[in-house]
Amino acid sequence: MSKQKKYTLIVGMGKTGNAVANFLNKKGESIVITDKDHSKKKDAQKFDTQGIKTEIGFHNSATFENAELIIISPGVPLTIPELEKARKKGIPITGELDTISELIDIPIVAVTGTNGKTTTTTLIGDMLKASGFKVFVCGNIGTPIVDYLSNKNADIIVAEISSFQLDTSTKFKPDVAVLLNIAEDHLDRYKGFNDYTLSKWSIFKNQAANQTAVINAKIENIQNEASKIKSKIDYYNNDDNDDSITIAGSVIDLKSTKLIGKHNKENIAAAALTTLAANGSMDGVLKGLKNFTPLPHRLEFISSINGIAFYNDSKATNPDAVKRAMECFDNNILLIMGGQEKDTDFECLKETLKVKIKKLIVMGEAKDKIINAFSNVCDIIYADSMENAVNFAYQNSVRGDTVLLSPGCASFDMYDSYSQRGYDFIKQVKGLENK
Ligand code: UMA
Repeated sequence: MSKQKKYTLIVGMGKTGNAVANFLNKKGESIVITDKDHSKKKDAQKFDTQGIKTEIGFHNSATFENAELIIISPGVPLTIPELEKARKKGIPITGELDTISELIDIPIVAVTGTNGKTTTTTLIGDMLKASGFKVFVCGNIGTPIVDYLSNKNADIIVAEISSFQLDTSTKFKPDVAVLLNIAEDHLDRYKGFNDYTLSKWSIFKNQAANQTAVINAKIENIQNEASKIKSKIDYYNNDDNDDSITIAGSVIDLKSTKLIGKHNKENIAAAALTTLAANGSMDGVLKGLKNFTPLPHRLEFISSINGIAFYNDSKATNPDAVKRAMECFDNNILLIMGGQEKDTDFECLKETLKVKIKKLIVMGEAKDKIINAFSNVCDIIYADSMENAVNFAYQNSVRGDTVLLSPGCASFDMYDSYSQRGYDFIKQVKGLENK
């Protein structure tokens, strides 16, 4: 790579890298794309034919060190050696959020938190649509934010934002920013829980006094971080009775919502407050909630077979999410857990497991860690496949029990994604129906 020719290097050729590359290429900028995965060679052909330089199957340090700017995808750790070397040379390293920040001229609502981000983002989108806005729902949910700039066909953006995206942001300044909760997750990417926590709080760091921060009042040690926020803070909590919440003086009846559980009550409160802060109407809030259908793989009811209920909560990829799921059911849960762990501590599940669990079925790479953590807490069975896990659960349950897939781990040891894992669970449950 010649040192003279200046270019922006895009690292990662997944959804983000592809979208950023297409955007910058259309603007006529000089770009290079690299992905360490050989299997991306075929995808790279479309860039090759446009005359864009690609480096696939490896990363070349010189290409990093000679770039004018490096834009990394969220899945690329900031600590890879090529980035370390480029950083030492003073090359700026950013991400999608900084690419779009100064180009978007409509309001942005940004939602972060460990759990409930996708549900809350989608619900805010629905509530704003029902309030009459044309909404672009995007971000970690699956559609890169930069795609908005291709057709600019919306009045407002509602974006799910992960900590990985925040870690490369210096300019992102959402009009309404939401922090739902913070629990242990992704500790394989952070020095510790404190660093992960600070990453989440950084969603507010560029906000100005005329913008809004919506924050769950139950987050621990809130005062220290909240005192640094310059925008107006709207706190919410779910301390009302089980069937309603009060937002901005209006009582929202929750009896008819399909979003079950205490955690969803928090998500609904956050969504309602955010919608109002973004100039949506209470009528839109109520309509959006009434018509909302829970997303797949999140406490998704699959079937009842001989009085045994099966729920797919494959999106529960950290221990806190498993705890929230168990709290939605009475005792007698047969819980299927495990997968690829992320240096998180399963300790927070002990008390709930003790009370709620009839049998714990473990699978995947994290099995030994889970077995060690809970061998004195509940009955544990190991399953080497989803088929066996579902069969064990069914054989060990009776009418009135609940079989719950809530893994508390990532899926990548056995699957491409949490949704593929969820579909495998569904397939095995449907298989039982036919036996
Ligand atoms: N790669 C390299 N070098 C490295 C590491 C990775 O080249 O050192 C390459 C990989 O080979 C791969 C590409 O980078 O081809 C992947 O990048 P990516 O994982 O960022 O993939 P995207 O498709 O761009 O997906 C990202 C988010 N992924 C992650 O945060 C890990 C998606 O969130 C998001 O939907 C998408 O951008 C659009 O915004 C997924 C996710 O798991 C769902 N998010 C985490 C979560 O929700 O817990 C944060």
